[in-house]
Amino acid sequence: MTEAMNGQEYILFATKLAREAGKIALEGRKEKIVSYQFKSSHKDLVTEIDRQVERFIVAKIKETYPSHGILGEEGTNIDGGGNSSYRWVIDPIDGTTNFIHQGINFCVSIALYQGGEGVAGVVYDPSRDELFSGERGKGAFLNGSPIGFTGEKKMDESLIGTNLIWVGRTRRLKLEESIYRLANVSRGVRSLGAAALELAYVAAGRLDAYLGLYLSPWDYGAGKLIVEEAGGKVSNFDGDSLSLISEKQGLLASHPSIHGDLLQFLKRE
Ligand code: 2AM
Ligand code: CA
Repeated sequence: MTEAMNGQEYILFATKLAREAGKIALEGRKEKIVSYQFKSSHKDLVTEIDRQVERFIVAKIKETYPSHGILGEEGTNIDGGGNSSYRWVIDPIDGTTNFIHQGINFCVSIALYQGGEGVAGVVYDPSRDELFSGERGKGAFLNGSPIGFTGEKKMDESLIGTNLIWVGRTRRLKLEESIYRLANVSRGVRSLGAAALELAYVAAGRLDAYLGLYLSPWDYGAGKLIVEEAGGKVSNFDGDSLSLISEKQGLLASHPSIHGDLLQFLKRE
């Protein structure tokens, strides 16, 4: 296969791959007790299944697109070869804590970027068999049916996703007061615990916004493209675009009509 393949072929490849990867994760989760290790803290977990799924995804990409770069959460960082500007950004299991504790509310996230631009993105929730996808210029889909934003939203009608594991960090970022006020002016705050899935939920209208602190490219690579292709807005807390190189960034994804209001709320105290 060649670099000249169009986005639709990449979406088909990523969709098949995410479904296969999700099946491996579900099979692995059949054991009720999944052993895990800690990464950066007691809240940051990894299992052998995360690593196994990453190895599977990486092997398939290498086999099909040997010249493409690959960045994965569990240690993959391959430059690719030749002059390819294509780079896959993958999270084998997003929501590992849910995977271990709940056996649901986790997903596989696979995205393809060219330069800094998203080409194709897929988020697959294997326990609900829900596949969210976005293809540059072609729109966003849930199990093949188009998804997108309709009508206007106001803050007091909005459901906002975020995660309280970051509460200590909001203090350090001087965002504590803003998050508190946001909880009061919105209709409510929800926390699923899997950033890629929460981004897909914004695109599908199940959440009106998602606020992530300290996210890395593999957490939002696919979800960002899906939200944008659904017609939503994604930025950092200053309203600028996110960098695919940096880890631990603040991310705001939302229905287009509340993005400006949310940025005002996130102005540093
Ligand atoms: P993960 O499950 O792939 O680690 C938790 O709400 C979300 O933040 C998950 O998507 C989780 O991804 C991500 N995350 C990123 N950095 C994290 C960290 N240091 N500890 C826990 N979750 C983290
Ligand atoms: Ca992960």
